[in-house]
Amino acid sequence: MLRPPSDALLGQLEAMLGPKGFTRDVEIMSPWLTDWRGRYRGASAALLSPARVDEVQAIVRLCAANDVALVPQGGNSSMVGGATPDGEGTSLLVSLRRLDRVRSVSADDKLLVAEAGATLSTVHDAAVAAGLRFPLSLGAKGSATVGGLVSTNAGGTQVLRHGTMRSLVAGLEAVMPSGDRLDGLAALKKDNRGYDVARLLIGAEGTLGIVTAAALRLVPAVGARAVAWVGLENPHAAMALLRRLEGEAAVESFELIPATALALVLTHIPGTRAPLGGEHDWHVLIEVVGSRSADELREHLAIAAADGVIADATLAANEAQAEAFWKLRDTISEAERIAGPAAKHDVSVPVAAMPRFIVDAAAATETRFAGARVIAFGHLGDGNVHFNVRGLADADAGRWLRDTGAEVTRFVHDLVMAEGGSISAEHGIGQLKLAELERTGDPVRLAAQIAIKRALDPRGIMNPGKLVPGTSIVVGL
Ligand code: 2HG
Ligand code: ZN
Repeated sequence: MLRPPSDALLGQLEAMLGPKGFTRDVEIMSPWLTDWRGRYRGASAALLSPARVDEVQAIVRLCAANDVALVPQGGNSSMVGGATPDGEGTSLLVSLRRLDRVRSVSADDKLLVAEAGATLSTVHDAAVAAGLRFPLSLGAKGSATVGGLVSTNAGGTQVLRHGTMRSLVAGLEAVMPSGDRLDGLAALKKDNRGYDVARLLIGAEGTLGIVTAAALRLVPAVGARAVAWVGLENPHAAMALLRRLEGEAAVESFELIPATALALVLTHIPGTRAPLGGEHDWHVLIEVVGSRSADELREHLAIAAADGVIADATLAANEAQAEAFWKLRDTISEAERIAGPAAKHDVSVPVAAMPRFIVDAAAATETRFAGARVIAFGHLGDGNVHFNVRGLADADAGRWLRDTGAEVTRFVHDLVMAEGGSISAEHGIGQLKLAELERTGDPVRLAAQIAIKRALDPRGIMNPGKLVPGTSIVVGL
């Protein structure tokens, strides 16, 4: 059974970590005790900020010996409350942000080793400095950290060609719930010594240990890129366009954006403007890489327009315009947050079923919940959309979410399960989706997950109440 940290334990931690690594100051801790979306308000007896791996080990050892729960946190950009402690204040928040070095970059091996607290932007810059690139990107790149990206098996806007974190992590180092350091950084191409224990921590949301560093795969820098903004009638047309482009060009990204999402961005994000003159119900943002990318994309779009697949398109004339197009996509989440609460669903279905799912599920949801409006956007080619639902425009959005949100979520997730899909495509389970995972999850898979958790973290100190059913905190006083 877990316990609140004693004064003696807090004293030991403070003495070990020093003033930079230990604080109980409520104001300093406050921003890290609320999730990005502002859905959860947690509490912690102290904020621990180790700067070295041996300090992480010492924290875990001490807390394991005292049955005190730890909540690891990176950039605090979780969409599912995965890094927010519960409200009891009996856990300790462990920030990995000071453990932020890029340890090495090898152009020969195309590998970069970064510590857990390094941000995605830092990784991008270090890769570019070595003449390479790290092909995973997302809107929160300035704050999301390596540890969080690994622990949530993050996706983003380049999964189509390069896969999720799972395909980009070549090895990792972690502190296990015993306090021992698991050294799995060596990026062996072949290693058949049984269970891939280090890789179990990818997507484990800090429930099996604390990721302290990862070896990340880099890819060659792109000579040139072409970015286009396309207007079209519906998600079916978007999928038809993707199918035409695939195999013909190196499609790096293919993002679906409804008019409603674009409108939110144009309203709430300063310095944005619509790339196309006319009104379109749906848009796609396409990025193609390679030396002939601009010509290729222009030609394919012209043919698609002539064939009636798309209504209009424009190619970014320069890098600044390409960045402006990307800003429209990358700030949808931010614009939506400013617009107010929504029932958010990060779902996936088989790729081929995606267009039909978007259209039918949106219609079904809006019919079932009077006044509700669906905004479905995102990674069409990955079979992953963010299927977000808001209440009546003139109603109290917070109250609507409290009263109706859970029912809307069950309704949407049932539609997803009926398609053989997943209730979490890339954001993870955290605390937001734990009950839904339990309700909809395959019992065999859940039982294995629980057994792994019990075996590796028998005291249950690692991020309780997240991802694994039955691990919510029971604190003995
Ligand atoms: C994105 O694709 C992110 O922009 C966030 O995964 C999605 O806010 C969301 O629902
Ligand atoms: Zn996404």
